[in-house]
Order: sequence, then structure tokens, then C-alpha cells
Amino acid sequence: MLYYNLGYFFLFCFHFVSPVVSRKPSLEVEKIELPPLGYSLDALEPYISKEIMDLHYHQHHQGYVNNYNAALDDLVQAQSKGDYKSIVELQRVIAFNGGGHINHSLFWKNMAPVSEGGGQFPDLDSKFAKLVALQYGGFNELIKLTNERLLSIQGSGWAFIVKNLSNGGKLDIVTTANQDALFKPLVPLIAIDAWEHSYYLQYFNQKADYFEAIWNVINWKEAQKRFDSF
Ligand code: MN3
Repeated sequence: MLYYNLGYFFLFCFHFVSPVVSRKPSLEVEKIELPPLGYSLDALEPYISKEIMDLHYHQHHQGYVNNYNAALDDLVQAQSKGDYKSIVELQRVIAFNGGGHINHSLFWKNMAPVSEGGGQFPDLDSKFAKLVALQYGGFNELIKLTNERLLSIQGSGWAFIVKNLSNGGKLDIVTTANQDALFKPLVPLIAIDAWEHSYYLQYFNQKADYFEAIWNVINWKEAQKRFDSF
């Protein structure tokens, strides 16, 4: 009789204890969204066509957002099953699509229509402009060097003008492959997309022309703001 009662007692306890020891996922995941563009799709013409902007923003960037969010859901599932191979694989998917989201979010913000200051260099008395002058001789020289780095990218990638916090806040030009994003101590001030999808519809195989043209719509004010805030 005693064993009978103890059995029920343990069953009773297990009922309350079991949720605590279960392997149900408890990860809270934050989904990402396509950020607002801040200007109309044709606002960067004639330098970047409306068709490119439409495809690039609504299809490519939205695709990175969707893939990232879907991979997060899959990651929760993989964790609940203890499926470590899927966990490792999904981290690659998350890094690629999350990097795409980070890079494109910066890219849209560091461009502006000509009517809203696109292509205008910052005030030459600003700290940012003085450092550009000191390190490179001026903005046109910095652009020339950045374009050389852009042309050196094989396959898909990005070029960035960065503030390097580990080097006393000096400027540098950095390239990455695929959708690799930058993290501290490198603070990207300007990101230029060198993927074919960013120019091919308009410039075809003449990517040097795209790299020349894009500086007409670079938002140097945004770059200066980022420079001053880090
Ligand atoms: Mn792109």
C-alpha cells in the first residue's frame, strides 16, 4: 500500500517538475524588418536607376530579411532537438543574411538624392574633413583609392570607408567578401555595394562607371555624423 501511494506521490511531483527539466526552447528571438528607404526609388537617378533600386531594395534586401528570420525559427527548432549540425549550418545562414541586412541598411542611409545633399563633401573645417585631408590629401583622393579597392574585389563583396577605433580613430578603406559585415573596432562610415545586382541592369559589365557615378549620391553628412558619434 505504501509503495502504491509513493508511486502516485512521485507521479504527482514529476507533473510539476517535468516542465523545468524539459528541453523546450526558451530562446527569445528578435525578428528584423526592411528599414524605410528614406527617398523614392527614382530619387538617385540618373546615377542609380529606379529599376535597380526597386529590385535591390524590395527583392534582394527583403530576401536577406526573410531568410534571416526563417533561419532564426529553424535555429530554435534545431536547438530544441539538440541537432548540433543544423545549429552550425544555420549560424552560417544567419551570418550571411544578417550581414546582408546590416550592410544594405547602412548603404541606403549613406546615399542621398543630389537635391538633398548627395555628393556634397562635408564642411572642410569639420574633424572628419580635416582627417581626410591629413590622411589622403582630400575627398577626391579618398574616392579614387576607394574605387581602386572596389575594382580589386573579385566576385561579390563590399568596400567600406571606416573609422578604426583601435588605431586612434584613423580612417581606412576595407573590403569584405560576400555579405561579411564589419564590427568594432571598425566603424563603417560609408558602405559601397560591389555585387553585380547593384549595377548590372544599368551599367552592365562597366562596373568602373558605376563606381564613378555613385559618389554623386553619397551622403557625406551621414558619414560625418557616424564619424562624430563613435
Ligand atoms: Mn546588394
